[in-house]
Amino acid sequence: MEWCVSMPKIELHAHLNGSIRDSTLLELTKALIGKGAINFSEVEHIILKYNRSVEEVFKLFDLIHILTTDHNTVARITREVIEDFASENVVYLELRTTPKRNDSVGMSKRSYVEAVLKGLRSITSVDVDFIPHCEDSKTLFTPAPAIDGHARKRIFVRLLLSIDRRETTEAAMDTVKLALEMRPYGVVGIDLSGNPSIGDWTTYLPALKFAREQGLYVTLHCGEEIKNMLDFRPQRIGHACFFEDEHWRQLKSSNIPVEICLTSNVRTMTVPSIDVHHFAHLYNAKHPLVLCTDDSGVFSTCLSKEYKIAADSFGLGRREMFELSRNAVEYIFADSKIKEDLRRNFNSVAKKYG
Ligand code: 6MZ
Repeated sequence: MEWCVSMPKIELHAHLNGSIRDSTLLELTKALIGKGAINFSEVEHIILKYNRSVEEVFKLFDLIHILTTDHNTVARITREVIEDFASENVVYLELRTTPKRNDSVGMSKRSYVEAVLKGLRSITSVDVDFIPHCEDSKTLFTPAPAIDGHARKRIFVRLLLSIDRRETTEAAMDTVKLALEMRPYGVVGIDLSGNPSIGDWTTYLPALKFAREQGLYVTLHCGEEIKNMLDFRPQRIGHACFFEDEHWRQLKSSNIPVEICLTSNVRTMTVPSIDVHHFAHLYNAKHPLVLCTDDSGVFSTCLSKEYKIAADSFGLGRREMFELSRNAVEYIFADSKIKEDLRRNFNSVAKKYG
């Protein structure tokens, strides 16, 4: 496990509200007990369960959202989630979250994203780079980078705004417009996520098309409406569950990188078990893929653990895992300057993992 932690890693599929520390969730829950916002007898069995069905996971998210949707908490969980990823040597993180309105605390989708940015700015324990650079800026970080070992940690963070499958076309469009407004503050793209049994592709399509026309990157949770999603040709897809032969053919010919979330897929039973996970199939076919956590809080995992699980389950060694991690640089939604910086950093420690 040690080298999985020390190795530089790239996280491209992490939901903010799915990545909250257990201790923070517990603290927030305690603060709400007795205030009538939650009926614990109704949700206790879901909180305590280990393997949750997809439906139960989304019930849990509804509960988490009751606990977290105020400005201070959003800022706090953002800070903690980034600190946690940085602490296990994640050097580039694309954090995704669904902008939410909460009239009871005066929250708009915009002020939600501003709270996320406030959380980003409040981090002092690690060096965080989240504002895109102008073309001629020479250095990305000061002091000089040190991504391996015990030097002060540094992490690039970029944001994706999620459209929830419960949303209307107008609400989805609002999120895309907000993402465009927030581009100078590190928002780079749009994600489509949420309960796969809800909603219809045609509802989000106008917003997704608009996002792409405007130069935002798009990634889609892809386990339903698969053909439509692949036809759209997003820059990445998440999961790739429930694919049939024709979908695999289409995916491979399109070369769309896949964000693989092993623990999430096994825990939600969207794949029967790790040994039949499509990771092996895609890896052997040399299809672009990246290991990710999905919801490190909800599924009690972290990126280092996901690397360890992949290494153990598919018989991959240190060198292969390092290459897997390094290859992810090519699939990030950030500019070429950051890619170059990350490539340099990976190269500087490559010998250790050879
Ligand atoms: C689909 C998921 C998800 O946006 O409130 N989300 N959508 N599949 C998954 N795999 C199990 N995990 C998380 O983070 C929580 C939200 O992200 C989406 C859901 O819409 C969930 O409500 P944010 O920060």
